[in-house]
Amino acid sequence: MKSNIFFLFLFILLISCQDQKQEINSIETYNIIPQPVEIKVQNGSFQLDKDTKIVVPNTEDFKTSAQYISTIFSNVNADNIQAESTENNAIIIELKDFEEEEKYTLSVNSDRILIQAKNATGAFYAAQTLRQLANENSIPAVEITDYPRFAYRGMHLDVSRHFYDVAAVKRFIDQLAYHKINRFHWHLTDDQGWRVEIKKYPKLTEISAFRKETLIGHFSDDPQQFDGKKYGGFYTQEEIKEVVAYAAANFITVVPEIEMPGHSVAVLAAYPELACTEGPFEAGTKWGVFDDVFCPKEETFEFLENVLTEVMDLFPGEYIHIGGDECPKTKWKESAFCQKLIKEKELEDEHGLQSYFIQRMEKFVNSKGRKIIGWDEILEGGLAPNAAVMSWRGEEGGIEAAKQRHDVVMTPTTYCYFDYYQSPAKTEPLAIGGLLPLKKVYSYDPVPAELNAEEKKHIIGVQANLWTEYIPTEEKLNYMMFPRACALAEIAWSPNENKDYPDF
Ligand code: TNX
Repeated sequence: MKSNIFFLFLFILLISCQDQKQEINSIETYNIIPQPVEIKVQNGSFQLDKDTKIVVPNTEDFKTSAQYISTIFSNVNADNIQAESTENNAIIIELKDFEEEEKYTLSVNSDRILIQAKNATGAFYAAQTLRQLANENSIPAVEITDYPRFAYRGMHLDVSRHFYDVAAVKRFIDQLAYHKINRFHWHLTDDQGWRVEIKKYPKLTEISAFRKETLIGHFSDDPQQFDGKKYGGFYTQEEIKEVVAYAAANFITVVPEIEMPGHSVAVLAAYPELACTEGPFEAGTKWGVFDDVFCPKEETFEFLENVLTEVMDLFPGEYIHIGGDECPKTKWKESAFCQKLIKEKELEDEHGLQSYFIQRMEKFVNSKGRKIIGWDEILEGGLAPNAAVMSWRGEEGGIEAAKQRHDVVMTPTTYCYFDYYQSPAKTEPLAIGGLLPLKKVYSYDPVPAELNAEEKKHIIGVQANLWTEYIPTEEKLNYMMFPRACALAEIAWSPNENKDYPDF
């Protein structure tokens, strides 16, 4: 009898030990970039298997979220998506009317995963967090509350200096989504190549999309050397639509950039009548800034308006980027037409002409219900009334624009230029110059201290730029992008006061 009691006791002990076999988690268990606003450690884990259900409210939006979750976990069966609630072995998506648009909460215990969000955007970000948390089929128990610091979390890609095809661009978009970056600034035109099909102007893709050769090595090499190979490419309108839809499915808005009045010599190669001088012109074969730019003639405005009309049909986002950077005034100074126009319009000088140019384009874009965004040179000679500014030459342009109550995206070279070296140049593959280590990116706070509370609201976000003069392949693109894009994601999303570099 005694021994029976002993075995019973042992049995109970074993069972209770089994129960406590659940994992003990600590804050180190959760490796999520960008770091969520709040993480509460919980012990145990949820195990996904082929019977795991996804329970979802009966709305199209959330059904898409459920579908998405079923694709990220190969074990979860899309046939298991259902509307009836169950508390066991389920991923439950619930509608919750949060104040913040992109907010989600994620609660994981051994029975179920509960996602609460206001809309599919929040659910999508919860899914990204889940992806990062999962270790194969096991997800550690946790309570997360999360929402972004900035509405505009951007990554830029220059496809003019080097071209990236649709498949590569989609892979780039995948990386953005994984890091909760929600704007893809697509730099589609520059001196070295035009990359978007415009039906009205076929020569843009026949001529402007190609350059006769490309500089090898660094711009500053003496003598400069060229590869002697024709280079180029472009996206058809169908391909653009495909990318825009792909980005949208990843909750990313594409901001297309059509450069003007500078960085436009590739266009002049096909349409020399848009220049101030006769030409001929050719698409750039080396890097830098070119003196031949659009001439502010009626013909030029008509051309650009027609181009932007097609561009706006392709890109549904609020912002159209019209460049505005680095426009030398050399040709405008020498042009009798420009000098006459300056007098006629009572402009101060060529900078006034740049402002006139931008303001005209802004009026046109506004007339189609969209807004312009441009590099900080659009401040020259007076900012167009509704324009947003991308501050790249330091933060001054952004500060000035915010003081004038314009929306601003911070992207200063000092913290956001991912074409710069990541460590001392002699240890790195060829890059344009500069030095921007990971830690420096991470240290950036996009909201300048000298702005008052009202002005600070105009800093809508932050972006990093990938200029591709020295980035000819996708492999090198990824090398330059990471891990710095992880730091960008965190400064764009996570609260400033939670920042912790060693932890990151
Ligand atoms: C400046 S940033 C440029 C680009 C170059 C980049 C190289 C900006 C608005 N213009 O044309 O590619 O520097 O770092």
